[in-house]
Amino acid sequence: MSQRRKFLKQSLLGSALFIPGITQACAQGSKENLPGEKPLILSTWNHGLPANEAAFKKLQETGDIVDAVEAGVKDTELDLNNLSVGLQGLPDREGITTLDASIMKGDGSCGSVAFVRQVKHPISLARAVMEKTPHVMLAGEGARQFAIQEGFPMEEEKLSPKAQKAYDEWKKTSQYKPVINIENHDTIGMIGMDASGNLAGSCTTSGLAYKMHGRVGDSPIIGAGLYVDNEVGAATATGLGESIIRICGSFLIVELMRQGRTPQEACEEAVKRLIAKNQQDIKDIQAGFLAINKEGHIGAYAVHPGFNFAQGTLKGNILIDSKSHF
Ligand code: SD4
Repeated sequence: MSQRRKFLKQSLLGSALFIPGITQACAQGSKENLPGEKPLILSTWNHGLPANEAAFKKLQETGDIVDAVEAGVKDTELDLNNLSVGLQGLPDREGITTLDASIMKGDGSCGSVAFVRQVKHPISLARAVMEKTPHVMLAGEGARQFAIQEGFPMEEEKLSPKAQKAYDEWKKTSQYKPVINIENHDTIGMIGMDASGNLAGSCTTSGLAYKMHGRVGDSPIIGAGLYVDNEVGAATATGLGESIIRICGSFLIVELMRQGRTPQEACEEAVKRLIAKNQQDIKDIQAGFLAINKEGHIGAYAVHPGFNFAQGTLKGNILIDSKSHF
């Protein structure tokens, strides 16, 4: 039986068990964190629940884990309640919303876009960079021109009513410091594994609210916001991009797993490293990591409490509170 047919059969069997949106608070801590099941999809934050559903639906349709991680985060890119993903995200200090996104396959193929404007689905543009150019990353006006060339519609450059209101409020003082829980940390990072063990990941964000114009975070930087290697596993990040870039967070986690750490141990070590490299401001810095290894074991860890993630398997889609260092 072909791999795809095998998966479809399995997923049809499993779909009756796939109960969307169950929430479960659960301490993540055992060395061999569950579930160890395939297919498996993990996504940051509670918008990961609908994103996982969209990803599983796509996986059932096409059997392709890259299609799944793209479709999953596209759902979040359209979510009008999310103020840090997609064109409805909070703007930079000039009042302009700029987007970052990346996508990666387990064979090392990857693509990303940074500081791009007017594109509703930056994750699809990142995928087009991966599949249709000899490059890995396009930024700014060049990324926008590539989107036009590829037939992506250009959206009107206008803040959503919610974002406009928040921006007007911020402008009263125009004070900026990327402080935990004042910034809206809601980027979606998604990592997934199909029934045959192929991995892929995606990450998309409007970045930090009121950032300097031109600022790019970790999300479009391969190895920082996302890293995937079929031989080992996958990792993704959310939180203050600068702190994550400093330690090449996602790459670090995959490399630690390559050296034998479990996904949980690898995430904990990355957080430890991040704290060591960002000591002065650590009380104001939130960052969280998710990881899966090729056996389908998972890891999750954050600097501060409050980070949660959605875990989707054929048995269900649940929201889990991550453990944290502090
Ligand atoms: C960034 N890592 O641009 C993103 C922000 C984020 O949840 O994760 N917010 O730094």
